Amino acid sequence: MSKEIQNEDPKKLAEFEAKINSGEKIEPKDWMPELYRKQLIRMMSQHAHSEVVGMLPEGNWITRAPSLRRKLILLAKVQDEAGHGLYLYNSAETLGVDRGELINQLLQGKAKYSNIFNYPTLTWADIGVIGWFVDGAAMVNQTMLAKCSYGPYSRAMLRITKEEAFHNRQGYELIAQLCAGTPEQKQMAQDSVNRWWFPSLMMFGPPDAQSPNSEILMRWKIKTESNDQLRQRFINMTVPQAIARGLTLPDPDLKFNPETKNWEYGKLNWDEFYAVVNGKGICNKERMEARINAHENGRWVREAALTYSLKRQTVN
Ligand code: FAQ
Repeated sequence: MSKEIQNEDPKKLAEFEAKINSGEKIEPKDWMPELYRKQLIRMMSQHAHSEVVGMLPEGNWITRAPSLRRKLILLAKVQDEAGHGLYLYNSAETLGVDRGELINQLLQGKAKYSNIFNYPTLTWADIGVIGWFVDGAAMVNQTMLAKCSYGPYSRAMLRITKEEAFHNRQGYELIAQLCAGTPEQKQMAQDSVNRWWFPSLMMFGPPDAQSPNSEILMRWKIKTESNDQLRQRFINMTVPQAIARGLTLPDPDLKFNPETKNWEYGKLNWDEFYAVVNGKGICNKERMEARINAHENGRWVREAALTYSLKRQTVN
């Protein structure tokens, strides 16, 4: 048992765990171990940062969408992601942390966000594959998180996951359209699938045996399924979709096991994953610069809103 848990009042800890095991949600004003609070703030803030940074690779294509319909869909999707970020920062604030502090951690390079958003969007097909793979992975992960023990996070996930399902669908539809197009269009889709498959599988985090946070997260039902279980579910869901479009996945070891009904997969490059999450991905620098600029450009809005709210308080 970690030192942080040992320092907690054993009676309160036992009551807290009994509540979780009976399926009740923990609410902001309930007693909770400091480590539960800390782990939730870590996960929820990383999640919020991922949504906000995740707007950048796709936002990059809004002005280049090939039709009005595609542009409207993409605009709506990117706006949804901004909404998810704000919603998640709000949910994290219920744990007693200030969103300004969380955002500063991101901008100072002290906070993590999903590995996937450090890869570049080179072609229009990447917009489809992000919806299909990245939102598909997010949807699988978040459907599990909707059952988590912390009330505000679980409720946030219910709503967000519905929107991710729309994102996933529009991405697959875009790819299906490219696959039914010219040979060049189909090749563009295939090239994009080849580049995004492995990084998308890494979104679920390292293998269970190398996941330091999983044990406590699962004990307290913040996570109810493991990184590897969710990764497998995503693979099982996505492989038949690729086959249906005549696309191949870039893994020579991918094969169906009729006994387990799982698509077995080959080794993932975890060295690449750790390099990317520790700042050495292709786009880490560019993403951070864009967020810092956006934060600076929005300063006057925050200041105006603060002045307005202070004035209202004085009047009232
Ligand atoms: N990227 O011990 P574990 C989206 C870190 S939302 C970067 O296994 P855990 C929507 C991890 O933080 C996508 N770092 O960690 C969208 C830890 O480091 P730390 C984001 C990662 O927490 C779509 C270390 O590795 N979703 O895409 C990653 O038990 C399209 C050891 O790992 C969420 O954040 C990673 N992929 O499991 C937006 C969901 N994986 O913090 C725009 C909430 C692991 O100790 C466009 N989070 N690390 O220094 C979770 O479910 C979990 O935190 C996991 C990781 C599953 C991500």
